Amino acid sequence: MRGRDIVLAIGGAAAAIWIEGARPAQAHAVLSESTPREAQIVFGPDLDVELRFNCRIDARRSRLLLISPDMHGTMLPLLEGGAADELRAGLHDLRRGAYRLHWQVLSVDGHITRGDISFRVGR
Ligand SMILES: [Cu+2]
Repeated sequence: MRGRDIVLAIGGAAAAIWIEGARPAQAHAVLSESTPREAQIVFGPDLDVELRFNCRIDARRSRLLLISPDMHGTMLPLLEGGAADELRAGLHDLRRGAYRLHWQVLSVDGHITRGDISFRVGR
């Protein structure tokens, strides 16, 4: 390989990395909408949780953890039959106070993303 070919090869690799890096929104799951929303005050005792992402996800390899006001964590059973880009769960017997939903999602490209939604249950 002559010097110029090497430079072109390196340039091509750099361009490929740059193009991959420029479109993470099509690859990693990013939360686009949720019920509840961040910082929302909701009213119990029951609530339908719905998290929508920007791409298809593998719901069977995704997790939803509810952290209650006393800091107790409960893994939520996910409801089946929803759209391919959403996670759903039903919350019951909510008390007043500050809750946090921790989500961990596997997108179809094999990447895991995580995030938190804090919300309050009012009366
Ligand atoms: Cu990805």
